[in-house]
Amino acid sequence: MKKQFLNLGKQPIANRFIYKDQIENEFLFDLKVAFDEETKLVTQVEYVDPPLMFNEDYTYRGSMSNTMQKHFKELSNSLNTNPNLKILEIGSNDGVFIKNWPTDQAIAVEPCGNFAKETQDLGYITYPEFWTTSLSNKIQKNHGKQNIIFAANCICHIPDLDETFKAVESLLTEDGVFIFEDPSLAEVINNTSYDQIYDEHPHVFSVIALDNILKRNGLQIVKVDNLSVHGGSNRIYAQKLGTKVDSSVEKNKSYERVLGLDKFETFKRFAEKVEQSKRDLIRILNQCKKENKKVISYGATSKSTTIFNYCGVTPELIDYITDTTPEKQGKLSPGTHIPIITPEEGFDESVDYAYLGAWNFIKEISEKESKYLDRGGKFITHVPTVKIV
Ligand code: DWN
Repeated sequence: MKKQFLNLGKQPIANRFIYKDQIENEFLFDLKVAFDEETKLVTQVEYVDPPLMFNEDYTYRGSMSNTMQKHFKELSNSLNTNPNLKILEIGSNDGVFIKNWPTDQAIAVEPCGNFAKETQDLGYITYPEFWTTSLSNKIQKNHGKQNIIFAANCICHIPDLDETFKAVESLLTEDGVFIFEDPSLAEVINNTSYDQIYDEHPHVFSVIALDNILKRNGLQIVKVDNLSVHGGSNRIYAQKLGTKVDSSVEKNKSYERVLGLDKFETFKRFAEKVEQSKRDLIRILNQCKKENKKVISYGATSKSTTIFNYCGVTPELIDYITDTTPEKQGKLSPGTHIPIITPEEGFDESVDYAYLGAWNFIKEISEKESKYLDRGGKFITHVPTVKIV
């Protein structure tokens, strides 16, 4: 049974950056978050219909940071030992992971038509569809079972986890591995990074919940890697039931039990911290405005869609957002309608404070913007607590 613990209010589609004439018809939904007592899963009360989010107009490009390009290259190099292994990627986005693989070894699945075309153009067989049992059966018929099924920042986007895992299990070879990585619930709780919750993230995963749901679908977690990317993620290695389990699985589960991730009360306390974070952020932004400082936002992220809409951050408080993604530039942020411009146009001498919408890339951004910091420019973040850095 799902028990609600957090209400993040009316929210738009986090990655639908719009033009002025689209404001009137903007889709909004109630973003409410719950804990499932049976599986221990943190999940939304109601899910947004996936085609409303993932379609021809999808704007998030995984390859927009050096950090993620390097991350996927390193992972591919560590896995890529046998050229006969067959690999399938679910949610291949703009090819940031798959492009590290030969085109005759890897197959892509990507429901956003614009990105599916990009991996097709790179030479990969690409199925421009959502991951379902019928697609899994079709791939098995056309290409046989797969040795590795990979998904990065994708599985937590799919409402029906039981169907997803069953469809993976039936397509894996007997000793095949399902490797997937998504933001870690432990890190979200530790850092009050509630902005990891938006329409596209119907679930935030603990290892405990994932193992419960995988097991009822013929799979089990055999290893967990803790990653620093995207504010702290877990890379899960799952195999068919009965496979040897690495000690990292119990280590992660015990840590999560210490944090209370298997108990509803933990999330009630988290909700109180979220409200405090909102009050602190608004106080700092109001203070900056009172002092006539120019405040912008760095990175038009999905995460900042949650923050801005929940906290009520509008163009009154943030002049504009800079972002390197061509598909976002010249548009308005979802729900709060803050203009998005290129860093070349907007990240200049006049900026006093930049709220880090892309706080997960703070290291890469601080290195890139060292001149801004040297001349006294400051960043504002809410992670792990609201502060100026
Ligand atoms: O799971 C998801 C994650 C992985 O990516 C998705 N559902 C959607 C997306 O979430 P996000 O938008 O919160 O992700 P990022 O990766 O934090 O977005 C960073 C944004 O910041 C991009 O639009 C690119 C931009 N950026 C920039 O303008 N300058 C990024 C860097 C590093 C920069 O220097």
